[in-house]
Amino acid sequence: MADGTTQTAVTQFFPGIGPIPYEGPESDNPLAFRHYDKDRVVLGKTMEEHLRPAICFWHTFCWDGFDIFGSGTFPRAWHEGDTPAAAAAKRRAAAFEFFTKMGTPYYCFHDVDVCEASPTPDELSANLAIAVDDLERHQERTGQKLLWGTANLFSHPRYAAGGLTNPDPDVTACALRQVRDCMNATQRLGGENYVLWGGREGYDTLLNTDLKRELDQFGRFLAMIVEHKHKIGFGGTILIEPKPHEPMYHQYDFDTATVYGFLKTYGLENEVQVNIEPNHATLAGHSFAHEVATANAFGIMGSIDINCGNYQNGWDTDQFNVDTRDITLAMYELIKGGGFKTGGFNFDAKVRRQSSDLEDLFYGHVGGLDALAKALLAVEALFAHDRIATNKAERYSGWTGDLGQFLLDETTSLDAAADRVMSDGINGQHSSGRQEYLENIVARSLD
Ligand code: XUL
Ligand code: CO
Repeated sequence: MADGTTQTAVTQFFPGIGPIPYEGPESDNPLAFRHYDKDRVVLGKTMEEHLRPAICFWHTFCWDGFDIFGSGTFPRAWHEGDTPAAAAAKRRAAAFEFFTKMGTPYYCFHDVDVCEASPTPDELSANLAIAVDDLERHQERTGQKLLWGTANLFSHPRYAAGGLTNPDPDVTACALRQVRDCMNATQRLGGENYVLWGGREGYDTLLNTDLKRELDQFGRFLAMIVEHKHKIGFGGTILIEPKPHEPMYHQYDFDTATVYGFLKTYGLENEVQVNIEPNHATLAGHSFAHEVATANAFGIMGSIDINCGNYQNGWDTDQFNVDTRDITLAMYELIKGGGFKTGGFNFDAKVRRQSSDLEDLFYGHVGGLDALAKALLAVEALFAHDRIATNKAERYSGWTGDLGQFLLDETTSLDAAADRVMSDGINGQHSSGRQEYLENIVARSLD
């Protein structure tokens, strides 16, 4: 083919590497899994079915290592091509070789990740259509599946003031066209979710921002997107990805609780769920587990972009998360809530700019996936005698008793509640929260 799609499918971009085997905890092979044994059954499902791991296009195949102080550091064969279209075709072929060698089942992309730079809306629609044909061929060839697609409404200069919340309707119309095209593409590729990360849906200063108008716009256009999902019969889940700031000073999808309040305000709480990211939780001043527990509490737990930040400098560094204790605390909440339905763990993580070898891409994903598997095994150990659940049941047991039920009864007034103290001689006493006992149980599950 003129655009190079067929030739590049047979090129080896990672010669001499993979497929990554499972070798068990004793292995010291850096290109083998020590914990992720995809067919191992844990708590009634295979590890692969629980974790539903996905690899993203953007960090691993689009980024060349540039940062605001310096240019790219990664020499990658798939960044070169006779034409921009040929380079994009190479990028897609390299990605599917990597996914296959990792042995993971899913991938994720932004519309702009999978095709060449497209300055106008017409060019993007046309280039995306060609890319989607090629992605479909790669999926058929490799058995890879799409966890989610998303429209990039933050990189093009027109989106400096946002996409769906832009002060100029011309810009918002371009954003809506991108979302329409990308959701249709996601449906065609059998995608299981569609993500909206509001990268620039927010503000840098209130001095030039009509906050109420922008929130109403966001609500209006989210409803329009949901309506389109039903119109085309897309069976996947629409997900909003919370993040408090960066690139904007303030982003409307601040955290899971804020997103729920927004969805409730615009009547979309049964239509849209969240895609939680640990590094974004850190930026919002929350733990990873807090975000998962909050999403479960509101019934909007959708998917996870797994990564971690840097607690010292607080940036969104998108590192591979190998903190098994932190993941275990979140995994416990996730599995307690029933685990993923359409979601999965997408590695929204990148190797450091100095990690320029092809092997480094594998080390990052192998370590990240092993950490998820280890956390899943820790949750299995915790569930064996679920002392966390037993302790919680005991701690709240009063609420199933006579006084608890009386206070919760909708007909009980504040006077009646207060008078029980006098009539029953109640004098509430503190009892231990047993935090250290519980923390030790989690530590032991990781032994
Ligand atoms: C940005 C981020 C994005 C979204 C998709 O912080 O996480 O990569 O996941 O747009
Ligand atoms: Co993300």
